[in-house]
Amino acid sequence: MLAESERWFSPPVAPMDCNGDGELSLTEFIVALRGHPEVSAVLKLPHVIRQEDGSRDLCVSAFNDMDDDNSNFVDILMNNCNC
Ligand SMILES: [Ca+2]
Repeated sequence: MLAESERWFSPPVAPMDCNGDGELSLTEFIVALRGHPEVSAVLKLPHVIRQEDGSRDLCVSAFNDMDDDNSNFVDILMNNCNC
């Protein structure tokens, strides 16, 4: 059984999947960063996200880095396997 911290960190994207479809959209990602400072801290991203100060661009760039197949969604199951 995983410790609470291990469940949270592996992967940190799972709790962000608001609609439970197994994929993380950019909107879900930004909502999670805004609503959970501990998530933004783990990912080294801002939790106050604004269009005009570049913080949103940082978050979009991080999201695109996770979106391996450029589908505009991050597949949470793929990120779980680490293979
Ligand atoms: Ca989702």
